[in-house]
Amino acid sequence: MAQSSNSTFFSQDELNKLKSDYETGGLEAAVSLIQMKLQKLDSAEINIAVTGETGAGKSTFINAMRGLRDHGEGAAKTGMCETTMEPAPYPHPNLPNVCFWNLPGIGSVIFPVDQYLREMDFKIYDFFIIISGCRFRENDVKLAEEIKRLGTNFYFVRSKIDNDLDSFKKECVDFNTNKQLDKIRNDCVSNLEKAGIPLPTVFLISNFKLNDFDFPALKETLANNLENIKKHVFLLSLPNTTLEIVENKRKELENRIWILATLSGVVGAVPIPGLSFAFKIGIMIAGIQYFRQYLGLDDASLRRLADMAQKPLGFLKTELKTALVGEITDDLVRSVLLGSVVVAISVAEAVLDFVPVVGSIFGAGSSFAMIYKLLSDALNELVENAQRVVKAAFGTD
Ligand SMILES: Nc1nc2c(ncn2[C@@H]2O[C@H](COP(=O)(O)OP(=O)(O)OP(=O)(O)O)[C@@H](O)[C@H]2O)c(=O)[nH]1
Ligand SMILES: [Mg+2]
Repeated sequence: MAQSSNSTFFSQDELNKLKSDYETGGLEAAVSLIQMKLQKLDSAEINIAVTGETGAGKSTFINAMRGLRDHGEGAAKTGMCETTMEPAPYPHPNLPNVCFWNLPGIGSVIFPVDQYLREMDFKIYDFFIIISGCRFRENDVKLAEEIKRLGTNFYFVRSKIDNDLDSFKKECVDFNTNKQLDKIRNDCVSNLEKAGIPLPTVFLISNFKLNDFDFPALKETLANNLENIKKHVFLLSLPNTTLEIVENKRKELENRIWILATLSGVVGAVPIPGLSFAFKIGIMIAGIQYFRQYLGLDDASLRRLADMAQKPLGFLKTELKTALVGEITDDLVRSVLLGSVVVAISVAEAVLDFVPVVGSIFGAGSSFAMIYKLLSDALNELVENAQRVVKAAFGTD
């Protein structure tokens, strides 16, 4: 119970509705509700607008949020003035529905704020990130005010904090990191207040240090201000740079088990054993591949992580100690399925406890209980591996 209430994906109301749908309309009604949810999940898009003056660090930020280094494949070009006057899309490498849009800084265009927002197709964005590498300008403030008036969230991000600290270090004898950070923060805040933004929050970040300064707080705030399906997708999109991020992904992915297991329960109810078995294998393979991808254990993700952490790929790969990261064949899954029927039935009670509503629908020993258990085991195994890889990439957490 405690675990399921941590996840953001199904609300208690939805669970209750599922149960009452099942009671009045049978399995079919419950399943159509779940399929609707699945569809919403697969089609959920997040569009993030990133804007700020030339050289503020927009492209570098967009790369960092997608787990890419500046010269990697698909990376936004950095360190050069971009001449485009159109928003440029940068989709997430694993979740193309998550897209960062590089907007030309408002200072680089001639039209006023409201027209700028119209030209930038304002409505498609879930939120705006306004980045500055030094002081926020009058234009940034005007833009923020207009975004707020239109009812969308925006966040002030002050980049290049690593540079500031380095130069302070050279200048001061009694250097103190926290004091300097406070000083920069107060500067930004009072500068924004003077320009008319009451009680602004400013996130101080270095685009090269995703786990330092206010970067973790920024990611958390962005996630928490999204509604539940988008939050789910956003959390899965974050590069694996801490154990906590991997742990959050586990919670989100547990929701996918729930869905897959429910769908398997439906086919399991059809009395054709062969069909049901093949279907279970299909579900297991799909589930494992899905987990692998979002836990960053597919080859392409591992390569990006190695690149970002500046560690050899081979070194990260030695941390992988599971057959589930290799090729997933029917035979592998078949052996897992056959080997664990007994186990699955004996743990059915635990499953019922974990997902009380669905558990009571499908009952102990059902396909639901079995797939639920097997996918949970697979997820746990993959999460453990992902955690080892993160530790190797970024040192101890
Ligand atoms: N030290 C440090 N350098 C940064 C940081 N973010 C960006 N840079 C550097 O600042 C320069 C400009 O960064 P970009 O990401 O290209 O800036 P931009 O806002 O996309 O610039 P335009 O495309 O010209 O508008 C590059 O040399 C980056 O490497 C940061 O957090 N810390
Ligand atoms: Mg750029």
